[in-house]
Amino acid sequence: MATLRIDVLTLFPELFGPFLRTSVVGRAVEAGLVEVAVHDLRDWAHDRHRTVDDTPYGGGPGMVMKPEPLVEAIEALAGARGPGRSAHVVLLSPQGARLDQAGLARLAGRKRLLLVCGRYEGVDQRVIDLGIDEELSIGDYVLAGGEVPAMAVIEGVARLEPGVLGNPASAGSESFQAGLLEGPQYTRPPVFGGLAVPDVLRSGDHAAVAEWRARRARELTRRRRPDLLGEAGPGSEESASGSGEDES
Ligand code: 4HQ
Repeated sequence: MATLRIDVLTLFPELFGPFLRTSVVGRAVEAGLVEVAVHDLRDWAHDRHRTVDDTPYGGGPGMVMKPEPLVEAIEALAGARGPGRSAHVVLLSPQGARLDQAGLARLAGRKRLLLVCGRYEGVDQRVIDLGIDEELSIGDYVLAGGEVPAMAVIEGVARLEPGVLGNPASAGSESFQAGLLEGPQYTRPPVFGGLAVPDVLRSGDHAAVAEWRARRARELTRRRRPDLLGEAGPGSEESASGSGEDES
């Protein structure tokens, strides 16, 4: 059993408690398939007031995370940047490359990760230059800190670890429908709000069900996320009816 070890560096370690004890992540941690240690950045502050931020050079609003506590914490937890480093160090930031399922699979294949959570307007650039191996973004929107993105990474990698969902060793992102949106799903009752479950799903014909699901997944992906199919999105072609979302 190859345990994935994840260290988290944050100003708000208390955010991670219930998250790490609940559901898929909680079971992965409980089973020892993923090991998570959360560290308070203020433990590396230099002064009595445990200061971790300062005003930005050049002026402007807000505060910037000062470099000394961050770089010392990163080096204490992962070693100095370079080949001898014990963990892959990731900064969660809107400036990072966009995280996707392939990115999660790559992170899940590491022995050890250090997830660095910024707050305020971000971190001094020298922290990135000296201590960060990779910057990752969970999407093009602005949050107040890197903690929610770090939780997204933890949950995303945990469910890929062999044994967590009953993954044999290489299921998950390599599976048959990977890279497509999942089509519609139904459970009982057979009619709800006047809407019936499609007959094929109640037919007991497993091949027909698989075929129907694959077709619906392809159709939904083509309409909503043509980029996932390597196709151009709406707006790249002139059309009287717009996005194509409602076309047959
Ligand atoms: N933030 N993906 C600003 C994000 C973010 C994102 C994290 C807000 C860092 C300083 N991180 N702090 N989107 O919005 O990763």
